[in-house]
Amino acid sequence: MVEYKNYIAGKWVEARSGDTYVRENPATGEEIGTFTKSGAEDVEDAVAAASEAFKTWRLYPAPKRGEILYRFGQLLIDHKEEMARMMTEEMGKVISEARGDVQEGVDMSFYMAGEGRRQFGQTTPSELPNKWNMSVRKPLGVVGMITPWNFPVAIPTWKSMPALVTGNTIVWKPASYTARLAVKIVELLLEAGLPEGVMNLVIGGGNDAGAALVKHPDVPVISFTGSNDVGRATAIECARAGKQVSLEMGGKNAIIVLDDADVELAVDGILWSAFGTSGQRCTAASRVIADRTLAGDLVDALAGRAGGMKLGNGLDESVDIGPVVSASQLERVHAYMAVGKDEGADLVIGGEVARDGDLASGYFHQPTIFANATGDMRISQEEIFGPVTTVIPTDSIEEAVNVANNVKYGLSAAVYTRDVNRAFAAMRDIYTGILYINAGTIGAEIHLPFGGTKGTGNGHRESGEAALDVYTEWQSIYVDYSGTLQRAQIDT
Ligand code: UN1
Repeated sequence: MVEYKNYIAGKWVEARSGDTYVRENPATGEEIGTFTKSGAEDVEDAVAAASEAFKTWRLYPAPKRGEILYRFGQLLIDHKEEMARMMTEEMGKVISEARGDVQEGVDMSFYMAGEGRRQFGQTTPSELPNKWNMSVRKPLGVVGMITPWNFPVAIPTWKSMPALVTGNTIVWKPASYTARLAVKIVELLLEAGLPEGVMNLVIGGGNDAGAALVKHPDVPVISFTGSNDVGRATAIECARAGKQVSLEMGGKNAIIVLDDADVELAVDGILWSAFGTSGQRCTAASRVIADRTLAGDLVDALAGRAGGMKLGNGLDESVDIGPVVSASQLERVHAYMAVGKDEGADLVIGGEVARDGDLASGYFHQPTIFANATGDMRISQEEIFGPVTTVIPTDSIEEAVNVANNVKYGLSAAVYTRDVNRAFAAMRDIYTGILYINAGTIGAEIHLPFGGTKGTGNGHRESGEAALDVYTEWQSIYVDYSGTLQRAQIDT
């Protein structure tokens, strides 16, 4: 079996300990590969390489850096089908969605390639004569990237493309479930012309390799996507070390269906947002807040459609829902079935681990809908990260918005209404980083800021121009060409 290794200082190397782990396909149980398992000493090597490479990469003309990103984006296009299949095998999402994930990487590469010729700063007048004022973006140095398994191409590009184009070097610790794709991404970056040492890959677990990266004194910025618990712990470590950190930590996203909504359209949006990627998106719609007058019909329609969704290996184009990522995740998701029932919600469809035929060899959970729930139940509050959604009836738009806002997260939300006034009121009052009108909670595009309020993040945004703020610092430059001492605020 192939052994996948770290990429450090321009070489593919095993972890110093020689330890390895094996990853299985979550749909079939077949082995995907053996992976090197890194620790602090491997992170040390990678940070040293990235620090060395930073000395020259920061001076490499930004438009030329952008050209490497363009070539990388084109290589992603060329390898799209291959990478989509690898993704389905590694983490289970259905092949059409895996293609979308790679496409999101293409989009981000091309968008950030353009930043090679932008990275706009400001030029301003000076309050003194014969003096020039401007501000420029500067890279921070070595970026520590910690990425999740649910978007194994898209999210690494969200972080690496803005980091690279602005002149940083990288040490990347990908999720251990999806390290094969991480190796592929690094191979394509090299093929695109990225110099040695600029991108360093360290494969391993969060507790050893990830923690070492977060603590390393020569890594001034950490970009992390993952769970709230790990994110908060990461933030504490970063504060201790005085480093910057950008966190993306999940959601408990709601779709509000008001009494004037196009219900059929809402049903499509709810099913796509709740059960796409088996509910394993930070943006997944795990709550439906429905006007009480239509909640019953809505639940019937949802249950009817969910019952007909096909579970299976995502490589089969006719499959609607793939497995969840692991045995432990399956157990975690399934544990919420008892939680919901005990809290008094009605389990209207699903609720079981799926074990029919071939499904027994993977980690499949039936698409599940709870109805007649209240906003304060655990199933309405906690991120489940599986194919489960909870319908909560409400009596007014005000109540619906309150319920939507009354969770610790604030990533994405959606409102279905035909009334433009109510749409705008919801846009004003819903406190999330992303909001959709008459569309589900998933499907953010890469040129707008991505991220959320409250427990979802720490004020930073990925994607779009906003991402540049994570990977650069402003330098304000004053050039005095008067040849005399001019004292700002004093000489007039
Ligand atoms: C995630 O779930 O972490 O908006 C990212 C979306 C995708 C990205 C999701 N474009 O659902």
